Amino acid sequence: MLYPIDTETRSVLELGGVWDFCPDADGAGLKAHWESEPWPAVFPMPVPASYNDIMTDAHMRDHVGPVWYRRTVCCPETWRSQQVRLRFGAAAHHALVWVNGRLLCSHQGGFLPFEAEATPLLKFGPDGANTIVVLIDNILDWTTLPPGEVRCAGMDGGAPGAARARQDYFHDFFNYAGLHRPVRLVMQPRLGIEDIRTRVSRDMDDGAARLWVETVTPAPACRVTLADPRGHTVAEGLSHPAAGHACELRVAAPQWWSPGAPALYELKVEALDADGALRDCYRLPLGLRTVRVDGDCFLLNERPFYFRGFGRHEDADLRGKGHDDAVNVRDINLLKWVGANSVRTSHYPYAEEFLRLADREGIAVIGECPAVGLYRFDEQENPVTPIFTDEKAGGELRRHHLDTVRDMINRDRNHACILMWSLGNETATHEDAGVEHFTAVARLARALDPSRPLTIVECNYPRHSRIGGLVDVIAINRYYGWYLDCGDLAAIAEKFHAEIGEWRRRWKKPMLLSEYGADAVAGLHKLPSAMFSEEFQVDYLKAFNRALDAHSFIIGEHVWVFADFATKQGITRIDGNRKGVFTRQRQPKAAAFYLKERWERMRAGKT
Ligand code: GCB
Repeated sequence: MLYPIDTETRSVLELGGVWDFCPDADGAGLKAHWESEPWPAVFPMPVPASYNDIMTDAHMRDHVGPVWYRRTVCCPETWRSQQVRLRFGAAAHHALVWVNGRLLCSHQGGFLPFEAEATPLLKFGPDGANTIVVLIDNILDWTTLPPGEVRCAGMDGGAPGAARARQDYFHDFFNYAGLHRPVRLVMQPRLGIEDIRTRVSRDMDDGAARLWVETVTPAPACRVTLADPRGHTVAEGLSHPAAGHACELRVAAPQWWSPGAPALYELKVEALDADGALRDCYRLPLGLRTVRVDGDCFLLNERPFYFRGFGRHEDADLRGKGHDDAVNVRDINLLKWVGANSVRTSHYPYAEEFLRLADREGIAVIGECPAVGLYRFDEQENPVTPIFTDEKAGGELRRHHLDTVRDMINRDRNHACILMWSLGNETATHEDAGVEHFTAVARLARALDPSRPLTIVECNYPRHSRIGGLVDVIAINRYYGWYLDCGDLAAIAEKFHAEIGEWRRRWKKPMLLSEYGADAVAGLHKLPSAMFSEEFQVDYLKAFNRALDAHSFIIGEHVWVFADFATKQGITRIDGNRKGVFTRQRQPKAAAFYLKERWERMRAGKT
């Protein structure tokens, strides 16, 4: 799916701003036809943003069920003869969309874009303004990713949407909802470019880059032109049906993309009609790079790459999970400042705008799909309660997981920054049905994108995990000395060395420490250090780093977490998860200075 941009043949109308908003406590809106009838009350609501932290009452923050959004927009007369799509960057978690009172589309899943052609429903020019109405439902159940369960807290039962319904879920981030990412009207020519798929390889003889480009379009041919970062054309080709709508370009002596040197080429694709006239034009920023796993090494451009960085969340004050360029640019600046080269999009695909920024600024990304909360464990972190049963993740949810992986790869495959896919975080990989589930998901991911390594982030211990054969990198989340052996820093090395040896003997694959970290309340100091103090967070990271530096097959360290973030309320969370190395307001804790020193030393090759 192409990101919406303006070109000589396309226009984008941003529909951000303040929309009308109305919560729908008992699901009355559908029955009363709020898509065209007046609402009982109207509140102002910013878009994009989560609605939860904008209002002032707890009822709205913890709302379970539908809410309604509405705004009007005028379309230029010149668009009448073109194709106009209404596109949502993400709406969490289910959406129904009406244009001028008529149903346009519906979508399930809160972290990926969807669009539908709206031309027949729209008015243009002097015909007047169009009304767009969106119903958003935030309910999580065993058909959604992440999953959840709605519990009825009232004496009289109560259904989803009732005042006493409570949403329960098993992942550790707040269930923000709303129109989270940009909403746009996108005008493009009829029979234009639908999709572009690229793949880069290296000619082992002469080091040239080979760029394979496939175009998806009903047009008879596409002219494909590649310009280098200075704007000079370096390769051209033609894709047409006889060539399978594909062509291969060669770039001698390319500038390879990498964090630290994020050279971006531009691929221009022009759809031509039978007379060779321009029908549509799209411009794709493209980094040339290769990635593969070889033995113990993760190779970027045939050189070992070590992941230094974080798990992160799309999360900030007030806007919740609402997209904000200011937050994203600040975060990229902080990542560079601290010497990180990578992030994981824990635990869902991030906004396309973030990936475009990461391409441009040189931050490597592990792209994760929202399969999180599919695991339960006891106090000793042993798995309990089957998850992949017919009633839970074994049914509808598998189909949704497959759809989500397909949509994520189709959206993100052209991003140089994405070096690896993560198909899930902390799932029941010890269950027979779980292994079957992930075998299907991994098979699909490999078929759609054979060019990137795969991982499935584990919390299971090697004695339980059974999916090592499906992945290229074993990624583990570990909290020795925090959730287990609380405050005992010496336990970290003892337990980590023992466990790492087991993984190694079992799978002989490179390993990523995809999470390790300790909560620290900014401003809380303790000498000697103790849990929740800034000093303890530093000591904790140091102890883990000493342990992992002893193993050459470890290909990276991702600290949990980049910044403090909101979670549901609970006795282990003090105003959210405080494992951030930065505060939620993106200011450094003491650990940030320690990591900066370590990672800058590593970057300079002094470790
Ligand atoms: C984990 C999860 C992450 C949590 C983190 C924690 O293993 O992957 O989502 O936030 O632990 O802080 O407990």
